Amino acid sequence: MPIPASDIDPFSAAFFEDPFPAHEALREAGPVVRLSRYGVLACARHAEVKAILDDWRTFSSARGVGLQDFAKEKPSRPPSLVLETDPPLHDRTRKVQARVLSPAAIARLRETFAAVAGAMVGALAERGGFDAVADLAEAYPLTVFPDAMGMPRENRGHLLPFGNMVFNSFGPRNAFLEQAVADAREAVAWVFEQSKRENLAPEGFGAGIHAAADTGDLTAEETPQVVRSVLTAGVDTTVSGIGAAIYCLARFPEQFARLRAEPGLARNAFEEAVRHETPVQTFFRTTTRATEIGGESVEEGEKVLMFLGAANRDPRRWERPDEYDIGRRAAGHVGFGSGIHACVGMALARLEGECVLAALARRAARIEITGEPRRRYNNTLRGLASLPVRLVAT
Ligand code: OVV
Repeated sequence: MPIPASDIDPFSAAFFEDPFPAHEALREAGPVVRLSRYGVLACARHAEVKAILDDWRTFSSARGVGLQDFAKEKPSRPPSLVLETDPPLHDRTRKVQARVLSPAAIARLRETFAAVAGAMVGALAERGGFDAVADLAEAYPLTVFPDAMGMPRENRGHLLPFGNMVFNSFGPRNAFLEQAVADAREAVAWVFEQSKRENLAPEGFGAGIHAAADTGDLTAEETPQVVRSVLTAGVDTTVSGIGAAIYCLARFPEQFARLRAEPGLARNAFEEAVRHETPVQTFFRTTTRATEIGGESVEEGEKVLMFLGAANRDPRRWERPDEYDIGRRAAGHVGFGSGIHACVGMALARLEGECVLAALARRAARIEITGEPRRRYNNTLRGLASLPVRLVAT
């Protein structure tokens, strides 16, 4: 069977507004589809997406995990030493991040993260209404994450436009990327400066990564780049994830009621929101050899786009995929990826999500949407720009 073609543009405003009908069309077209606008292959079913993520030898990250092929074009920014690499380099850099962000290290943050979430949600509950994106989904990570990294208080807001630019850069050179690059001009210089050893407090994760230069695990040239990788991936993603969870709990009030009755479900409620909304929607791989995907022959050197969000709602894998169900076994979703590149910060992301949702469940009977939600357009991230809400008192 020839590989079917589709003219769907997954990097367009119409797609960002409502990707779900297109996701379904892509899943139904076949296990692999050619996106004629970009000349790349794409997979939208769970089985193929998972298989690609789990086979780094055939589906390489070293030629970039965006549309741009580093074998054909000079990378438009210095490639990440973790994300845009294969073993053995990947394993060496990843190991340092994984050690610093280990479940044990993250567990030590629990009390602080819960206290900050409680205080922030408490203050918001006192207000008539607020923006769940700016005032909570952004404000919370922008407090706890740079604190944990060991960063100064000033100018942390630069992390958002920086991440927004990098996540846009995995797509085509379209107007969303151009605008994001313009918006991140100051942020770029700031993030590079903040990644230096002398600008990170000795107790934080940043210093923990820099310590790898003393043991010889990384060079002194590599450590700031590995810090920058964490700064890039660690904020906009959790902003999208926390925003998604609040948006889900506001739209599915019976699920919020269930969370209030069973606060132990906060962690799974966040996980299910990551499945349902999928903050990181897409990444590419590049084939290192002729291979097959879902029984279809594919050549060497092909870019393959993985629709993580479509896989996370594939009816072949999930019952009632479009329902947000906090009691569901959400494990097995690919919202954090899978395989050697699976999100290295996921313990941190999950702790943030859990703390915010637990605080909301304690303080509110209901989350009421009081105005039109606005979407944020980004070539990779799915999230809201604004979500006006009110917490209805218990
Ligand atoms: C997962 C992710 C997203 C963006 C940047 C990076 C990683 C990085 O390693 O720089």
